[in-house]
Amino acid sequence: METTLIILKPDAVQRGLMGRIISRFEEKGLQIVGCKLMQITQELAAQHYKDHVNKPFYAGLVRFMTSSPVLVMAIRGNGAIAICRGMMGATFGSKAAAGTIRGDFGVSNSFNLIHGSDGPDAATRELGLFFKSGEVLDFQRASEAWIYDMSGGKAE
Ligand code: IDP
Ligand code: MG
Repeated sequence: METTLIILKPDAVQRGLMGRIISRFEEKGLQIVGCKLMQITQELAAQHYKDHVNKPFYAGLVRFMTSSPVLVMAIRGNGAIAICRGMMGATFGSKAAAGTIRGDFGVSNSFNLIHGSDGPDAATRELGLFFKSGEVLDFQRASEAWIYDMSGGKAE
């Protein structure tokens, strides 16, 4: 099972879209194993977006991400990283396909509602930045045996 970091960005929180976006992940069958509302500091934004520090949009991105609270989630499932990225859609709502979160809820070329880790190394690093030890929980869902086929001994 993979765990990925999802951030519902300030525009998603301010526009009252948290519930609808969370529902998509729940309905998909992914498990939410960590969740909190928080205000991102300059330092945390800088760490999180360190790979973008030289991009022209960097200053605006940090301003956006620190401007208002975000909802951070740890989301778990088989292949959760790629599944979540697919559900998010292309970077901006103007281009993202209908049926994706960015495609259905936004039109901007800057505000784009959601962040998701782009690979296993990023997921490990980003979960460590946003969640303290003990804040990501391991627990059994009653529905698990109907979400995955467990007849072969592992989740398929
Ligand atoms: P991703 O979030 O789809 O992985 P990245 O290219 O990794 O996209 O960029 C990280 C974030 O930086 C984007 O989600 C978006 O918030 C912001 N960003 C990327 N490109 C631009 C741009 O051209 N203008 C403004 N913001 C941008
Ligand atoms: Mg990225």
